[in-house]
Amino acid sequence: MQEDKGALPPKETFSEWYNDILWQAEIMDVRYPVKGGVYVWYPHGFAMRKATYAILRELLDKDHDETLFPMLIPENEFMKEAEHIKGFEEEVYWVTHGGGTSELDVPLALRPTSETAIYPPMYALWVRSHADLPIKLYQIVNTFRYETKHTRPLIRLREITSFKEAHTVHATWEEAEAQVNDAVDLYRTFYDRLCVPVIVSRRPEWDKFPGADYTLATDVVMPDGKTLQVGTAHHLGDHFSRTFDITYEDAQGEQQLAYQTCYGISERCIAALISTHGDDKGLVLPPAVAPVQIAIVPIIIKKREEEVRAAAEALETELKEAGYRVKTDFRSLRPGAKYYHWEMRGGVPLRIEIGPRDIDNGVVMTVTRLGEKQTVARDALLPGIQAVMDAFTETLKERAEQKVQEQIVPASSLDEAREAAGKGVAVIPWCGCKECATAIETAIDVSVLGTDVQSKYVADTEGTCIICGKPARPAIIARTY
Ligand code: 5CA
Ligand code: ZN
Repeated sequence: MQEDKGALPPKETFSEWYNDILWQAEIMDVRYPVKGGVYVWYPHGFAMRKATYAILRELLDKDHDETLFPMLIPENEFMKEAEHIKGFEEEVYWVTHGGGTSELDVPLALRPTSETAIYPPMYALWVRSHADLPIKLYQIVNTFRYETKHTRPLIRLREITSFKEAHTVHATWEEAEAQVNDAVDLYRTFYDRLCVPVIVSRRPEWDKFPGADYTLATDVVMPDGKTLQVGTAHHLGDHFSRTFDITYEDAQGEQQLAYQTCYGISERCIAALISTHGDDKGLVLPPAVAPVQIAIVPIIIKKREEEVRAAAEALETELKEAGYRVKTDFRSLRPGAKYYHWEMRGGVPLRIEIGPRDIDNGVVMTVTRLGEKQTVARDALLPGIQAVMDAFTETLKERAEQKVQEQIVPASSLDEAREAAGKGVAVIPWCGCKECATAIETAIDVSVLGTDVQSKYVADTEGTCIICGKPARPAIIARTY
């Protein structure tokens, strides 16, 4: 995998930069021979995924159980829920044959998401009494959607390889509502750990998940100003429980319909991570998810080679024992070539240089991925390194927030909205009706993302709709991925 990959285009040309960095930093290989939307994780990309999904698992495992359902869904189960089907039927891959010629009795869908794999066959059996509730399960699986829009690695896939879907069952509508809010909080915490700012909003009626009462969505503003939906949480009401007969016996011995929610995240979170933090030199990663957190570069001079090697090894041992992911670069390259390697490929948050002079002075030199240098006393190594790491995480967070702050702009006319949406997200007063949304969407080629915006970047003001003049609340509009 050590191919010479040439120079990275500047991040200003975001589309080219994005495609190139996936390849140069060895995240995804797009040369897999299935047309569109099916790609391969390089081991380095997969290590990022592993660290990122470890955070997601840690958060979910507090009060969910992990599970694994089949990928194949029988056609008859899949077809039971009309609204849900209508939302997905154009996107389903079907398995119709087994072996050479025999046609399957019942065609099998490759799950595009798992409601119909989980609810009718299993939840209908598992939910019996109020004592069984709530049920909160999740799985991290691959799902398949025959997307017809332009596919893009990590962003719009036909095989989504890292689909985290949670499915919960509750006794009441209100408990399900509370669960949707918890899910959104969990996503907020998750993205905060990735230092990626997000905007939460309520999707318009016509853009909610097929079969949901309502949908809350989490969006990221990408460097080019387009937004990427990086997580959704759906209140399913009793929509599925009615169809699939998911009922429980309450404390009085009466049969009641259950209420459900589901919420999902895909590897779009990795796309957001890369895009938010990366720069002209390559990958930049928060320590929490960097496959290599510290690269030790020994500055070797002939006379004291043995001594420097030993010092670097001791450093590595101590840092590894403290739990850091560390690599020492003993390759016989010039230090400059090593720096370049760790900047581009690794997005390594911290480089530690150690040479004869540092040994003499009882220090190590730390350089963050953004070039901030600081010496750390060798005899107080661990607290010193932790402080540098924490400060770096804070810097990434602030840098990302500042950028997003600039990308979200209030607008009070169509012209202003057009200009704002050209650079990012426009916040406009909108009455909430479909006609006005359509008027906005066609006039300036954007999507109305949502209302009830939960974001510190968007003030909850009252106003009048920029189309019809009726009383309005803020809505966010943007060009979307
Ligand atoms: N069953 C529900 C919740 S698990 C569901 O499928 N919701 S979803 O359709 O909104 O998908 C959840 C998230 O997966 C989306 O918010 C989006 O971030 C991501 N996603 C959806 N389609 C794709 C795709 N084709 N490629 C990559 N990510 C996708
Ligand atoms: Zn209006």
